Amino acid sequence: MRTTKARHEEYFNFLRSVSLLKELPEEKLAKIADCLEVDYFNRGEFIIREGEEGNTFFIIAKGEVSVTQTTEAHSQPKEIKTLGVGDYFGEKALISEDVRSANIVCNTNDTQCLVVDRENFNQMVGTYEELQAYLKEYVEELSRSDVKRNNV
Ligand code: WNU
Repeated sequence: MRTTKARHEEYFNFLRSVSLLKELPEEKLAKIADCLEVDYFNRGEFIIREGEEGNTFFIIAKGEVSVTQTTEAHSQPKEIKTLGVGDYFGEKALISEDVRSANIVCNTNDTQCLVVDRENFNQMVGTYEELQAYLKEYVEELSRSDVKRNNV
Protein backbone atom coordinates (compact mmCIF):
# COMPACT_ATOMS: atom_id res chain seq x y z
CA MET A 1 0.00 0.00 0.00
CA ARG A 2 1.22 3.46 -0.86
CA THR A 3 0.23 5.71 2.02
CA THR A 4 -0.82 9.35 1.91
CA LYS A 5 2.41 10.17 3.69
CA ALA A 6 4.52 8.29 1.12
CA ARG A 7 2.74 10.08 -1.71
CA HIS A 8 3.21 13.43 -0.03
CA GLU A 9 6.93 12.75 0.36
CA GLU A 10 7.22 11.68 -3.24
CA TYR A 11 5.59 14.91 -4.50
CA PHE A 12 7.56 17.00 -2.05
CA ASN A 13 10.88 15.51 -3.19
CA PHE A 14 9.93 15.95 -6.80
CA LEU A 15 8.87 19.59 -6.29
CA ARG A 16 12.21 20.24 -4.63
CA SER A 17 13.91 19.18 -7.86
CA VAL A 18 11.90 21.61 -10.04
CA SER A 19 14.16 24.57 -10.83
CA LEU A 20 11.32 27.10 -10.78
CA LEU A 21 10.55 26.25 -7.17
CA LYS A 22 14.09 25.99 -5.85
CA GLU A 23 13.86 29.22 -3.83
CA LEU A 24 10.65 28.30 -2.04
CA PRO A 25 10.91 27.34 1.61
CA GLU A 26 10.14 23.76 2.61
CA GLU A 27 6.82 24.54 4.29
CA LYS A 28 5.63 26.22 1.10
CA LEU A 29 6.60 23.18 -0.98
CA ALA A 30 4.90 20.94 1.55
CA LYS A 31 1.71 22.98 1.16
CA ILE A 32 1.86 22.68 -2.61
CA ALA A 33 2.47 18.94 -2.32
CA ASP A 34 -0.69 18.76 -0.19
CA CYS A 35 -2.98 20.41 -2.70
CA LEU A 36 -1.69 18.84 -5.91
CA GLU A 37 -3.76 16.78 -8.28
CA VAL A 38 -2.14 14.34 -10.69
CA ASP A 39 -3.45 13.96 -14.22
CA TYR A 40 -2.49 11.22 -16.66
CA PHE A 41 -2.33 11.57 -20.45
CA ASN A 42 -1.50 9.40 -23.43
CA ARG A 43 0.25 10.21 -26.70
CA GLY A 44 -1.81 12.49 -28.94
CA GLU A 45 -4.08 13.85 -26.19
CA PHE A 46 -4.48 17.60 -25.82
CA ILE A 47 -3.66 18.76 -22.31
CA ILE A 48 -4.34 22.39 -23.24
CA ARG A 49 -6.11 23.82 -26.29
CA GLU A 50 -5.29 27.24 -27.67
CA GLY A 51 -8.22 29.63 -27.19
CA GLU A 52 -9.85 27.79 -24.33
CA GLU A 53 -10.24 29.13 -20.84
CA GLY A 54 -7.90 27.67 -18.30
CA ASN A 55 -7.46 27.82 -14.56
CA THR A 56 -4.61 25.40 -13.98
CA PHE A 57 -0.82 25.26 -13.93
CA PHE A 58 1.02 22.03 -14.80
CA ILE A 59 4.39 20.53 -13.88
CA ILE A 60 5.54 17.47 -15.85
CA ALA A 61 6.44 14.59 -13.53
CA LYS A 62 6.79 11.96 -16.28
CA GLY A 63 6.84 12.00 -20.08
CA GLU A 64 7.09 14.65 -22.77
CA VAL A 65 4.74 17.19 -24.38
CA SER A 66 4.82 19.46 -27.43
CA VAL A 67 3.88 23.12 -27.44
CA THR A 68 2.16 23.96 -30.74
CA GLN A 69 0.53 27.12 -32.01
CA THR A 70 -1.59 28.35 -34.90
CA THR A 71 0.29 30.74 -37.17
CA GLU A 72 -0.78 32.89 -40.09
CA ALA A 73 1.22 30.97 -42.66
CA HIS A 74 0.18 27.41 -41.82
CA SER A 75 -3.13 25.60 -41.65
CA GLN A 76 -1.78 23.17 -39.05
CA PRO A 77 -0.47 24.32 -35.67
CA LYS A 78 3.30 24.66 -35.72
CA GLU A 79 5.50 22.97 -33.11
CA ILE A 80 7.34 25.55 -31.01
CA LYS A 81 9.17 23.33 -28.54
CA THR A 82 8.97 20.19 -26.47
CA LEU A 83 8.94 20.04 -22.67
CA GLY A 84 9.97 17.20 -20.36
CA VAL A 85 10.23 16.17 -16.73
CA GLY A 86 10.58 19.17 -14.40
CA ASP A 87 9.30 21.60 -17.01
CA TYR A 88 6.02 23.43 -16.48
CA PHE A 89 3.34 25.17 -18.52
CA GLY A 90 -0.02 26.92 -18.29
CA GLU A 91 1.22 29.90 -16.29
CA LYS A 92 0.46 32.39 -19.06
CA ALA A 93 -3.34 32.19 -18.98
CA LEU A 94 -3.20 32.58 -15.19
CA ILE A 95 -0.80 35.51 -15.15
CA SER A 96 -2.17 37.36 -18.21
CA GLU A 97 -5.78 36.54 -17.27
CA ASP A 98 -6.30 35.46 -20.85
CA VAL A 99 -7.33 32.31 -22.73
CA ARG A 100 -4.75 29.58 -23.41
CA SER A 101 -2.22 30.90 -25.92
CA ALA A 102 -0.87 27.60 -27.29
CA ASN A 103 -1.71 23.90 -27.49
CA ILE A 104 -0.01 21.41 -25.23
CA VAL A 105 -0.09 17.96 -26.83
CA CYS A 106 1.08 14.82 -25.07
CA ASN A 107 3.94 13.00 -26.85
CA THR A 108 4.35 9.91 -24.68
CA ASN A 109 2.01 7.38 -23.13
CA ASP A 110 1.56 7.41 -19.37
CA THR A 111 2.55 11.06 -19.07
CA GLN A 112 1.98 12.44 -15.58
CA CYS A 113 1.37 16.08 -14.77
CA LEU A 114 1.05 17.65 -11.36
CA VAL A 115 -1.80 20.14 -11.55
CA VAL A 116 -2.07 23.27 -9.43
CA ASP A 117 -5.30 25.27 -9.55
CA ARG A 118 -5.45 29.06 -9.85
CA GLU A 119 -5.97 29.67 -6.15
CA ASN A 120 -2.97 27.57 -5.13
CA PHE A 121 -0.90 28.96 -8.01
CA ASN A 122 -1.59 32.50 -6.79
CA GLN A 123 -0.66 31.47 -3.27
CA MET A 124 2.53 29.84 -4.54
CA VAL A 125 3.59 32.75 -6.75
CA GLY A 126 1.93 35.70 -5.03
CA THR A 127 3.91 35.46 -1.82
CA TYR A 128 7.26 35.32 -3.62
CA GLU A 129 8.10 38.53 -5.44
CA GLU A 130 11.09 37.06 -7.22
CA LEU A 131 9.11 34.14 -8.56
CA GLN A 132 6.30 36.47 -9.61
CA ALA A 133 8.72 38.86 -11.34
CA TYR A 134 10.49 35.97 -13.08
CA LEU A 135 7.25 34.50 -14.44
CA LYS A 136 5.86 37.90 -15.49
CA GLU A 137 9.04 38.62 -17.40
CA TYR A 138 8.95 35.19 -19.03
CA VAL A 139 5.29 35.57 -20.00
CA GLU A 140 6.02 38.94 -21.66
CA GLU A 141 8.84 37.29 -23.57
CA LEU A 142 6.43 34.57 -24.74
CA SER A 143 4.03 37.23 -26.03
CA ARG A 144 6.86 38.79 -28.02
CA SER A 145 7.82 35.40 -29.52
CA ASP A 146 4.16 34.86 -30.42
CA VAL A 147 4.09 38.12 -32.38
CA LYS A 148 7.33 37.24 -34.21
CA ARG A 149 5.91 33.84 -35.10
CA ASN A 150 2.71 35.48 -36.44
CA ASN A 151 0.48 33.69 -34.00
CA VAL A 152 -3.13 34.60 -34.79
C1 WNU B 1 5.32 30.32 -26.46
N1 WNU B 1 4.18 31.08 -26.60
C2 WNU B 1 3.06 30.86 -25.82
C3 WNU B 1 5.66 27.69 -24.07
C4 WNU B 1 6.28 27.13 -20.40
C5 WNU B 1 6.53 27.93 -19.28
C6 WNU B 1 7.23 29.10 -19.39
C7 WNU B 1 7.50 28.71 -21.74
CL1 WNU B 1 7.52 30.09 -17.98
P1 WNU B 1 -0.98 29.10 -21.46
C8 WNU B 1 -0.24 27.36 -23.25
C9 WNU B 1 1.15 27.34 -22.65
C10 WNU B 1 1.51 28.74 -22.13
C11 WNU B 1 2.99 28.52 -21.80
C12 WNU B 1 3.41 27.49 -22.88
O1 WNU B 1 2.23 27.08 -23.55
N2 WNU B 1 4.36 28.07 -23.86
C13 WNU B 1 4.11 29.08 -24.72
C14 WNU B 1 5.29 29.28 -25.48
O2 WNU B 1 6.30 30.58 -27.21
N3 WNU B 1 3.01 29.86 -24.89
N4 WNU B 1 2.01 31.66 -26.02
N5 WNU B 1 6.24 28.40 -25.06
S1 WNU B 1 6.47 26.52 -23.09
C15 WNU B 1 6.79 27.51 -21.64
C16 WNU B 1 7.72 29.50 -20.62
O3 WNU B 1 3.10 27.90 -20.54
O4 WNU B 1 0.62 29.08 -21.05
O5 WNU B 1 -1.76 29.08 -20.19
O6 WNU B 1 -1.19 27.71 -22.21
O7 WNU B 1 -1.22 30.21 -22.42
